[in-house]
Amino acid sequence: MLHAVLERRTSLVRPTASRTPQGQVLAANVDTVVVTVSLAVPLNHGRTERMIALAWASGAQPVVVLSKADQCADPRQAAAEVAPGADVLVTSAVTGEGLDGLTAALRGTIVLLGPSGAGKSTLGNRLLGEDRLATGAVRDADGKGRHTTAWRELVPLPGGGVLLDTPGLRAIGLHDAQDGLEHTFAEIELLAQNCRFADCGHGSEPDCAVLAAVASREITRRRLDSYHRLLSENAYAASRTDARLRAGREATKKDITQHLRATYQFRDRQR
Ligand SMILES: Nc1nc2c(ncn2[C@@H]2O[C@H](COP(=O)(O)OP(=O)(O)OP(=O)(O)O)[C@@H](O)[C@H]2O)c(=O)[nH]1
Ligand SMILES: [Mg+2]
Ligand SMILES: [Zn+2]
Repeated sequence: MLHAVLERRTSLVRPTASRTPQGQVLAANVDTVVVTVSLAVPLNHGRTERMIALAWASGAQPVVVLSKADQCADPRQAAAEVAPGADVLVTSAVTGEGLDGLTAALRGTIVLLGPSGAGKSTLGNRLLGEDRLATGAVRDADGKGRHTTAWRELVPLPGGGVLLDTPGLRAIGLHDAQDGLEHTFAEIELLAQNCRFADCGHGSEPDCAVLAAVASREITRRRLDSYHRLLSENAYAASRTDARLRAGREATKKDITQHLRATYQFRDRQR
């Protein structure tokens, strides 16, 4: 008999293709979401930004890990452009680069999230200190994984906390991720506070601080385009769900400024 159901502290929810507003819960009560992205294949920025938005929306702390640094000519450049609003670490399971930094950045219950072949299970094994999770070679033709991990597995970590390995994520839709996107693009949200108009669309308005930042190369055009695209995709999806249901699930909003401060403190610690 069920006597009580405890509330989830955090939940990582992937919107499902069907129009149910609940989506699929990938993980619950997780503290840190490790968004794992391989440097051995060209970066897919949009997919990475979707995963980060999903992570923020869960209520957990995202950490972006660029894996397979040994396969990339310029990992620092990739790290600088991939996610300006998040903590980014560069690792290699082959050389061991960045693994200590990653261990130090992880808190509590950790979930490894990312496309197949990104090296999630390999990273998990390095964190566990033993080859406990199955790993598999990527395809030669395009570097994509073969969906080696087929189920979610929770394993205790030697230094405390637990690790959740997950199967590679396929397409990630957005839905009710407004807050998550605002955190993902925190640097743009911050710049927007200096636009002349409070409701500036950063398109062709005069005195737009965001467009000025693109012109001065403080942020990239790609990043701004992505911001517009993902927000409008989310708004479209949200307009199709029942407003009543959404009102009941208003996520706890974290203050952007507070988040940015934490990010910069994190970066200072990494230096
Ligand atoms: N060169 C290099 N190869 C790596 C690194 N990390 C993982 N790999 C290789 O990448 C391939 C895929 O690694 P997995 O850990 O199985 O990837 P995964 O993300 O768990 O993939 P799925 O379980 O399919 O979602 C394996 O052949 C690993 O040996 C790395 O840092 N450097
Ligand atoms: Mg795996
Ligand atoms: Zn503007």
